[in-house]
Amino acid sequence: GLSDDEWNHVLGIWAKVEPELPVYGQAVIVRLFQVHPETQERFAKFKHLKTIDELKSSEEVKKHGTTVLTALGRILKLKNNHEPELKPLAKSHATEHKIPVKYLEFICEIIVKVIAEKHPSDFGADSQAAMRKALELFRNDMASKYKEFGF
Ligand code: 89R
Repeated sequence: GLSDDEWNHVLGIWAKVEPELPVYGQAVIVRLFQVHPETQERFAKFKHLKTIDELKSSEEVKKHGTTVLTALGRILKLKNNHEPELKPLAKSHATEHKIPVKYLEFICEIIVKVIAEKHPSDFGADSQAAMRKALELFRNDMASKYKEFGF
């Protein structure tokens, strides 16, 4: 797990992200699809969006990005005790959506980059390191739940 100090960094930066969750959510999903186009193919509902302009102006992309970051925020706020929130998410992503752990790595890296771009002065080295650690904990626990679900 993370120390109190590390969680304070994580939740401090998250408090700055939260008022603009749809903006961040959209930026993260658009970037994920741009950098790793194979991830877009996982979504029946986004297959028709071909250009970067179509992605950026899609209300559905924005809505999904908000859903993803809302879920992630709830998990981060539970700190080291995220199991009750994480379990159903791991279940749907393992058994229903079949999303590889590698893709979780992709999105976590993008989340850190997008926050660093939008909040450079509030997201210093210590905060970035703490956020990376929190996202690694999230991914590792998702991966072990995936195994329990036989994925
Ligand atoms: C795919 C990561 C992540 C990644 C999908 C991916 C959408 C929260 C990918 C639909 C797909 C496909 C769906 C179904 C989906 O289902 O549990 O409407 N995700 C749904 O047909 C992440 C991360 C989080 C997260 C959620 C939530 C839902 C959902 C909530 C809805 C409820 C449910 C990690 C940051 C593949 C592109 C917190 C990625 F590659 F990034 F890892 N999801 N998702 N997702 Fe997904």
